[in-house]
Amino acid sequence: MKRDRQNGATVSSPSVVPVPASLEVPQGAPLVLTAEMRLGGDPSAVEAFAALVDARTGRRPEPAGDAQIAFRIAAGGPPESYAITVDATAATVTSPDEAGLFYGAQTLAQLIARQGDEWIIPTVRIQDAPRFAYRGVMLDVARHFFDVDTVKAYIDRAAGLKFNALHLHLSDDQGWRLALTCRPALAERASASAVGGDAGGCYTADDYREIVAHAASRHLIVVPEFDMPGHTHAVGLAYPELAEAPVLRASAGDVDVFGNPHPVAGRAYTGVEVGFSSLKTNDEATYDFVADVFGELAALTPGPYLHFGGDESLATSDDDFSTFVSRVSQLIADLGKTPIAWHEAGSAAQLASGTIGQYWGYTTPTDGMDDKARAFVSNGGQLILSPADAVYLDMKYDDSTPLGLTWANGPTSVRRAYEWEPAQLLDGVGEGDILGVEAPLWSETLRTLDDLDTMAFPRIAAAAEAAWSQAAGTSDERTWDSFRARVGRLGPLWTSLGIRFFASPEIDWATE
Ligand code: TNX
Repeated sequence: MKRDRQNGATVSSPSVVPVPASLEVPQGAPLVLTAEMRLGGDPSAVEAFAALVDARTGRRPEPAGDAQIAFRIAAGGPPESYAITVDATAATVTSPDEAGLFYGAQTLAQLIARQGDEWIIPTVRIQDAPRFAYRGVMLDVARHFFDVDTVKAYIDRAAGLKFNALHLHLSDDQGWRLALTCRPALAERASASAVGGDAGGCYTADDYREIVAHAASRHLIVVPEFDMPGHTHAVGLAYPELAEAPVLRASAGDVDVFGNPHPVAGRAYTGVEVGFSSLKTNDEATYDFVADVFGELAALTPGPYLHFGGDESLATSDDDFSTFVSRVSQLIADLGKTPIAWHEAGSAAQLASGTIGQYWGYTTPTDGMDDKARAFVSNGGQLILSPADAVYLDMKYDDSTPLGLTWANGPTSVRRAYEWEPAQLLDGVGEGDILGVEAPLWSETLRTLDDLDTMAFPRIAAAAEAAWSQAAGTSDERTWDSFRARVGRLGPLWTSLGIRFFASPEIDWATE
């Protein structure tokens, strides 16, 4: 951390995460946030910034015509980009769109610092724009159910780091989490359970709309997933005629620590094993079901993507998997949505053209997972990168982390979460083949917002930087040493926002 002695006060170099494309610090006195400070311009950016200033300083600036801090739409620059100028008299944020103004507000809030008895924003000039169009977080609401308020809180946290997609993992062996009028038994008979025998739950269509609207107000789309043909034990509780009998396998790794009850057809599954369930892929009734559930989901979802899972379908034969994935990807395309699937679906013979693949292999690919991922690119699609040994936020940080799993070559330190480069992950997959980066948070061991916070923060910030900022190593700022210093300066802001981050010993955390 650079510190300069200036007028007897300690001033830190500005710390922004994800790091902006360009940040200059001209000489000059900072802008002091006085009680009379007024905000102006775009109302939603003003509101977002006022809430952040209130949280950080305990004082809420008011909107006014003669604003010192202004958020204005201005032509020019790519979508979601913004520029900030701060001097001793004023701060101005400009962007071609509202999302960019919102991101400018997030950056400006991160810059607020204590100087003696005052709150200040240092003199800066920033030009910033995202590297990737898709910057996602995933929340698993199937292993444990999270209520609407918790999902909204997680959206707010992600928005603060300039993520623009919330992938909701809405179904798995343990439960189905969205009530659908076309298939009422899913809510009635397949949603009450969760891992460990905990209470389940299910969103109504109105709950889902509320989540979508809240996400949109923070410039995130919702990417809903119904996982299939595997991860579907819960479907069999509601529609037994669609489900194959569970296939028991020798269990591996983490799963033993949970007592790992065996799945039994027709009974709620409360363990954490994967790969034992399958829909009947040769039965037309299954495709009627798939058409119904994705049809209703498409109608509820304004965003362009529907995710149909396709991971770890170990109880489905390769041929059956190929048939199923080919048909379901086409069905989703025919609904006018872009299908997304986990990388295994790349093995399908006739994947709908343009299907997006989500790669969850390691930063050094194993077991041909990279070949499956590349198949999406040859098929006219792009990839979302979620390397499990870097951005799986449910991995333990170290051996002493009470929550989380370790199967993905874990534990996963903050440094490991940071030190990878998207365009160097998979041979033959370059910048233009990458739609973006997503950090999944699986919830086998997680029950509360505090649990989500402690596993996500600070590693979610490393994923944000991979998704938003320029390529790793292209500047002194896009390095672990710089990230480590910058993220440490966000501790007080996160605390003021109620984020229960893990105070990882890898980082020197600022206290005010
Ligand atoms: C793998 S990787 C899964 C999930 C588990 C997660 C736990 C992938 C697409 N699926 O079913 O919840 O590991 O870390």
